[in-house]
Amino acid sequence: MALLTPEDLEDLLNKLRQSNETIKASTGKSITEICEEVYGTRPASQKVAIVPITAGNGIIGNFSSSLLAITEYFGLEGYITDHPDITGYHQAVSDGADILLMADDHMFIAHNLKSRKVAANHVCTGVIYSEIASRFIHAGSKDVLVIGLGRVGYAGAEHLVKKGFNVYAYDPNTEFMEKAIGELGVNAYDMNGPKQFSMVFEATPNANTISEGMIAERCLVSTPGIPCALPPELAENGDIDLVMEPLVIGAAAMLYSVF
Ligand code: 2YC
Ligand code: MG
Repeated sequence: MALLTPEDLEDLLNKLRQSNETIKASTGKSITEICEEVYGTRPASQKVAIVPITAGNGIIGNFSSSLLAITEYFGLEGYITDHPDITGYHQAVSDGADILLMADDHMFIAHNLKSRKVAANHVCTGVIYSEIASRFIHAGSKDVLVIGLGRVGYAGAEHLVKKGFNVYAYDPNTEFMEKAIGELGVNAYDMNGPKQFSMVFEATPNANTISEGMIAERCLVSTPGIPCALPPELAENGDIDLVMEPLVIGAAAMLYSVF
């Protein structure tokens, strides 16, 4: 999994505002409205403790402060514990925090100590980005293209299948393909086929995974991925809406899923 860099997290709330404008223009709803509908929950001034974790590659600059900005954006009372790791965890529980946010290099979770619900970033990111793709108001059918069937892509494909969309999927890893076809019944997308999509959910660590032949005249591309899936020359094309943001949308889905 690609680790975020402090640079990725610069100017985060502006990136969110831009993404939210695109989401509203291409789906008719804002990110908060979509989260409320997907999870059936609302913020209720929960107290959120952010615990920095030094394991593995260690602290990522701007990560905890970004999570703090996100909690405040959604009207919650957030704070970063004075110390990282277990000392921080102990403080958060002793302070009576409702929700803990913490991440090492492999897992980023939200844990609601009151409801005992726990959310994993990779699942919530897959669910919310695929949900956004599926709500394109200019879509001509219920066909959705999913590119990337790792743990984020798979979670999104599963969410779309459950919602009754016709999922066409591609991943160079044949095991991932067989798993998704076997378990979810997705259609194998033929890269050289004529089919073009107006709704695309991409979740890969690679750049420029989307080519012109894949997408319809009017298209919404929804991708949590860094680097960007859409080649610059396509990104300039006004008829393609691109929802791409490094952290907030996935983190928002995590919070709504444990409220
Ligand atoms: O600063 C800290 O507490 C670090 N332990 C945080 C590590 C986060 C590692 N995960 C990532 O960079 C991201 C996830 C947020 C989503 C995908 N990669
Ligand atoms: Mg990508």
